[in-house]
Amino acid sequence: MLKQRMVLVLLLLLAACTDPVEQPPTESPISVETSTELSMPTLPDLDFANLNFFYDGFTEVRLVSCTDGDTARFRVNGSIYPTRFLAIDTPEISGQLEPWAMTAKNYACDAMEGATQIVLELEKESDIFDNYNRLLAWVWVDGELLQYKLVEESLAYVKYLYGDYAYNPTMIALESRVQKEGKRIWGEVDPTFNYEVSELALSIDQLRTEARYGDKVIIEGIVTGIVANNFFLYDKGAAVYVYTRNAPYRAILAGGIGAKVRVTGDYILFNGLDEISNISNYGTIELLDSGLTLPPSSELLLSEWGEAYESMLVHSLNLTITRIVENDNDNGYDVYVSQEGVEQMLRIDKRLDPMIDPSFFEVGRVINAYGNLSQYVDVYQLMIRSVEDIEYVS
Ligand SMILES: [Ca+2]
Repeated sequence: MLKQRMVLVLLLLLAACTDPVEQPPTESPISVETSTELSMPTLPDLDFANLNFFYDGFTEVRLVSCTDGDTARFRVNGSIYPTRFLAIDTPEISGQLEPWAMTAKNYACDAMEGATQIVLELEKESDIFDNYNRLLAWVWVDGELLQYKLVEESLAYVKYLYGDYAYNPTMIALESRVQKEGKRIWGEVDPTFNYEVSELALSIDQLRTEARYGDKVIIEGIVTGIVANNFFLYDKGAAVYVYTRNAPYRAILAGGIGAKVRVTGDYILFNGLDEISNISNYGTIELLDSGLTLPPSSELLLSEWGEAYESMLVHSLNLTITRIVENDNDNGYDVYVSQEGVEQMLRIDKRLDPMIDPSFFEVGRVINAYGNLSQYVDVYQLMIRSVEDIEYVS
């Protein structure tokens, strides 16, 4: 009946289209609704109770117990399986409790405990079990994808994408949308979490010389560069990288480059780069001041790039662009430059706003480059903050 009515409406619309008087020659009066809104994947309509997870790819399960935001035990085809929700990571409740972990757990547990139907979906592009022998699956709770809901609620990170899983594009797009809102795990203080831990208040110089990796530290400094919401912090001749996990902390958005901030986090070494990380475990970033003068940038030969200048503002002059390399990971691209026989790399993050198109860099031409010196494994690289960090010489 509904179909017949739709056909009738279509016929009427077509009749209107072909009216020689009403119809303009080049435009169609029917506007096609194109929606860029994200929508949750849909669960196919199958007889799940009579399907086998391992053979059919779907099955209805019973919740045995709920562990945390990304783990539960289900009765699957007659046996009990600890199950890890595929493609997400929620804050930890075991070991050291993390902020938002209880909220994530309560959200997932309430959904599953109150459900009339839980369906597990096998991901063809994933291993069936993880290294801890936990089943890996998409979890559908009353027809809604739980992983999607947890990311949408800013209670889970999209993580462990080891293959082209069916819902990867949707999950990645959803995460990048909610990340911008800065809620919960993306930078909000968890009102139920006890942030009181013993931290070391250090200058960045003391941090780099006295702290041990793994220490919880409080540092203050001036923001000298921001790339994808992560930033470089400088104080009294020393600098360090602060990895926010790309989360848009208000202090950084509001203060920008030249802001003075206080950060609490773990001091870690990541592939050779000294970092303050896990800051969401300790509260938020405090904005102390803004509009401060940046420290002077050190002029270096490419051969001088090294540990002494890590995370500092530096610049190198008269560099010939030798090649532009686009990476597989889609986060950005590398511009190689040479000077007196030494080649180094400028790192261009695609999340710069505005982004710098690779066509801006012309092989063979000469530039001056400014930015923060970074390190990845044994390679130092200059993190370009904006197009203004590049000056064409010839
Ligand atoms: Ca280093």
